[in-house]
Amino acid sequence: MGVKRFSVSVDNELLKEFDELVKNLSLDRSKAIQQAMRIYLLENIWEKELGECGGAITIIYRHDERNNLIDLQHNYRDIINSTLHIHLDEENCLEIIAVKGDIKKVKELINKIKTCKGVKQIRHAIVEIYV
Ligand code: NI
Repeated sequence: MGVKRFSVSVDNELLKEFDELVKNLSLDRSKAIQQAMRIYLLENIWEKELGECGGAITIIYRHDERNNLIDLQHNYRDIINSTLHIHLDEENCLEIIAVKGDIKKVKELINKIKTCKGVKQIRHAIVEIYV
């Protein structure tokens, strides 16, 4: 395995904010950067475009917008295992969509949700499934 050293250029403000968080988490820069790199690799699992993945897609959207989120979910029912819907307030809903299946297809679904009217935020926590 071994360890490699490398240097990077970072914006002053970003580094300041990062170092404060690292300090609060009782980590050191190296450990924090390794964790951040692992998260970055997971979030960009799509680049592999091969194999199976599973996880959750979390969305906040305005329910009064006539969006096609429901139609979309019906079209992807082969990879959607379950959906949890929470009414946040009069206008906003939070939805957590549990998915499992082909990496390419999950990526496709996320990209389509992003273009749905009324979607304010979208985050995903997807991991690769090894069989
Ligand atoms: Ni709702």
